[in-house]
Amino acid sequence: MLQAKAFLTDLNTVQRMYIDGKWVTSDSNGTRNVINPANGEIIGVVTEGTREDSQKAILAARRAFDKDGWLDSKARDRAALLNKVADALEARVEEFASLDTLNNGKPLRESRYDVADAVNQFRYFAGLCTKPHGTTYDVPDDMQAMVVREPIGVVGQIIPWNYPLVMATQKIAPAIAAGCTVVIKPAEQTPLSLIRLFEIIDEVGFPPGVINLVLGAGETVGAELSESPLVDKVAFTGGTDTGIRIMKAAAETIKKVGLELGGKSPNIVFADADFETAVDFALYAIFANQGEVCSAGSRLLLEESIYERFVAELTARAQQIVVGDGTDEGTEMGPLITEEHMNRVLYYIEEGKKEGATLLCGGNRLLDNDRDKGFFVAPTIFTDTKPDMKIIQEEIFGPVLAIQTFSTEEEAIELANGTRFGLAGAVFTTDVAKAHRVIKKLRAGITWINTYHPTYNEAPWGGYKQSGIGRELGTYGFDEYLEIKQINVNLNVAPS
Ligand code: TXE
Repeated sequence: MLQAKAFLTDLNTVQRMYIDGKWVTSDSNGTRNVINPANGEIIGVVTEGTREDSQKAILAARRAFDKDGWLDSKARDRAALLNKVADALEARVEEFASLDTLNNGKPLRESRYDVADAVNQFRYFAGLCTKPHGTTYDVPDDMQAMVVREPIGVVGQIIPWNYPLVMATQKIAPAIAAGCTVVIKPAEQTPLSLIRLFEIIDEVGFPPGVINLVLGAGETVGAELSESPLVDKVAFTGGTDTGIRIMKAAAETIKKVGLELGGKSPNIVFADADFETAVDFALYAIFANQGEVCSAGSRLLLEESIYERFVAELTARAQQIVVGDGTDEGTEMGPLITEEHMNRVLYYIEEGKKEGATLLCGGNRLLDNDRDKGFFVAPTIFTDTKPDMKIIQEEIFGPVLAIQTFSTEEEAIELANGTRFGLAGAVFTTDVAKAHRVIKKLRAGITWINTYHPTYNEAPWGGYKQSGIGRELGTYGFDEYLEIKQINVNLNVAPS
């Protein structure tokens, strides 16, 4: 804890935004306290931006793109800048991991993984942008017909609080690689690591206006990014209801949207699965990152014949999870992000009980020892659920697992697809053909067989149904920051 705290900025210093290559304080003179969810302590004070600050940042990004030459920047130069960011970030893993743990609550081992992932994102997209892209066509006239890819322009990026660093870097890196300019806003709860990343962005020498950081509320600073006619694309990760608002606002100016929204992902375990592997991953699927993961395996679908044995083992293991301050190396699960969010999770637990589900373990806030000032909720498992219950249909975004049972493959598929979401899903079985049959029917963008959660920067991330639009990461994610232009060259006109 002490070592992690050494990375914090002095509380007498108001941390600033980064607009047009300069560190600035909002004219509002307002500030916002940043809280450690493990103990409620103030760990930072940041300037509170306004809609006008967003507008200034958008104008700077527009100018950098349209007038100052970023549109003509060379892929090799952009790659060099991205690689410099990667190197600088890699040299400061402990610092960035500590900031995310202090600010978000997640265990240090998870934050360290996130920082490594962020480093890799800069390297991956640095590599990708110098590779060939574009196509030529054999057309019926005497014409050279081709398609080139060009940067979309100014991009607004809105970040959630569950992965404060890595959700930002997976948007910044492809946008810059593609040649866009960026205005990015962290969640108001978790700005610290992104502010620190801008120290690196400042050091490595991006031209003014190419990457801008705005801080403040979603309804003002964030809304401007989806509403402004000067922004060409808005990329958002967050709740589905906020995603709906952003898409409606973006429709007014036919802005491109990338939406990575909520989930209620099914984890299907057949009786022939390797038992220990399936139990391990069922726990990891829901309790990693306190369950504050869009792709969390929040519904466990168990084949009836293994139900008793599986639930006994799962419940025993869930109760052994070490819940505490993420900066303690032994901690396996941290606190929820805010008191408000904790109360939302506890509300769903109460609803589950009211609707008749059986609580197998957890279900309460943890207030003992030194956890009384933090927002800790015990690992919670419900069974005896019905498909229309809130705990089955709604994203809880906390350490709450709801079990459903099935007796046939068809029933498993029907239950798995029975929500408005379609982000992720997994199947555990030793029957390869069955695994593929089920995955083929699963209406979800991210799937696993005999594992849960591992994903890679090389592969596209995103959802079906109301879990989102578009993809992030990989070549598909890169394409989302590129426009498509056709060029037809008349080969019969003699040059004058
Ligand atoms: O998220 P919001 P909240 C889900 C999860 C959670 C629920 C609510 O179920 O319980 O959402 O969390 C910005 N225009 N997820 O309210 O509102 C906001 O400032 C533009 C799932 O904290 O989605 C922040 O930067 N921007 C999830 C970001 O949107 C707006 C991750 C996310 O906040 C805005 C987080 C507006 N009108 C929550 N309103 C995931 N899928 O990973 C807010 N914002």
